[in-house]
Amino acid sequence: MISPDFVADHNASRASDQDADYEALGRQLRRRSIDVDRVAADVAGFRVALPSWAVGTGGTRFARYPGPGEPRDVFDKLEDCAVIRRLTGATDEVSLHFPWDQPADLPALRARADALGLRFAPVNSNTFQDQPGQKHSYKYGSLTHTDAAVRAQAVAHNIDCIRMGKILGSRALTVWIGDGANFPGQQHTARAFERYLESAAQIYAALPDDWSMLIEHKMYEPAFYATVIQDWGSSLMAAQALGPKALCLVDLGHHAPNVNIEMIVARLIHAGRLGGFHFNDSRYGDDDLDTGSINPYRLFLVFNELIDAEWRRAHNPPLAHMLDQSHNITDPVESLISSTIELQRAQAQALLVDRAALAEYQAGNDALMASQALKAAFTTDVSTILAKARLLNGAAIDPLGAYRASGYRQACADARPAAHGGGGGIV
Ligand code: LRH
Ligand code: MN
Repeated sequence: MISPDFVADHNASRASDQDADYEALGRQLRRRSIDVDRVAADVAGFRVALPSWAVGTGGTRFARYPGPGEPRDVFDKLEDCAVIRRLTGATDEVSLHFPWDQPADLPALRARADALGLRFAPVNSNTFQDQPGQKHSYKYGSLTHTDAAVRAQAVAHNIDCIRMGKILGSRALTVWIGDGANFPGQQHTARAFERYLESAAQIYAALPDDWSMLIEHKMYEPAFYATVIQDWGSSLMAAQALGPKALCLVDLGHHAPNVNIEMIVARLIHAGRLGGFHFNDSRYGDDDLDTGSINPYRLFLVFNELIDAEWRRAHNPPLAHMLDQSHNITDPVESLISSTIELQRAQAQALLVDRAALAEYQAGNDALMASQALKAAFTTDVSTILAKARLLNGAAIDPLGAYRASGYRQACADARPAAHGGGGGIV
């Protein structure tokens, strides 16, 4: 593990440059009537949960190329998550996926997480794969299958995920299903949605009072003609039909290219049903690439909607921010560190938007200056604010530099037997 002393030593040689940069940006922002310390404090409060399934090397349907020191089980994954927390100061929670992360001893897992300063974010059910010995196959669907016995099996699994989540201290269940069709006519579009609502209502009924259920929509894959919960509209209709504890989760990669996701975010906030995010980046499909690596302006525009909602005091439940990525060619720890930084960067930039001026430009239909107001924020280099936020959380000025200097990956390679590659599959 990387110790606090190691981080302090690594910071020591960078502190004076950081202080100088921070002072300089502070002076620049003061001219824009912005208090840099206020922004740094807000960013220091930002938290994003790490996806357990992305701590190991991911793959595609073609192949997976495991790297050195792959985590062997959920306990190794927690160790790696604790390193990301130590270096970024922004990832106190881990989102588990069942049965991928189902340990024999749940209380032992919770105790280990406690010892590492980690808690558990929303847990994820899985009715998009068949498990060994499973009675009914999900080949033709799960919660929406035409066979009531299959639906009952899928409902029971989700209720079991709630049971395990309660033991771990989680407070939400994320339900993503791949149910859908590959051929027109294969599935009755309306009845499939009705079956979804019927099954989801049984899961909803099993939620403790202080829990929420996050409905995750996705345009396609594994179904390639129709997906039952295909878009935000279907997700919102389901949430409103189920009840106030049902909220909509937005995975950035689950939309057609060029869809205006920030508009979807604004609509779900209007409905008071935005539950959270699976952050990643993409260019074509559900590419699950590192957040902010392809289209950082789109990420900024999403955070612009979130910060604007806070500014105008919109009524929406607290958000569950989570990463959901597949790291096929990079060290997953490094990708999760850089993705966390890019989220804080988008938040910091959105906090720099002069919202009063923007509102005036919008009211006066001054499109050019309105666009400039956003660009002025987006083009501000906020790196020193992000470093300050990490320092406020006792973390590293340069997390990636500290990680590489720590030799953690090599230590894992020495301690964990090499994993072999093989066929496809995301994990
Ligand atoms: C589906 C998804 C979902 C997870 C899975 C690992 O594409 O985004 O959130 O269950 O990836
Ligand atoms: Mn997702």
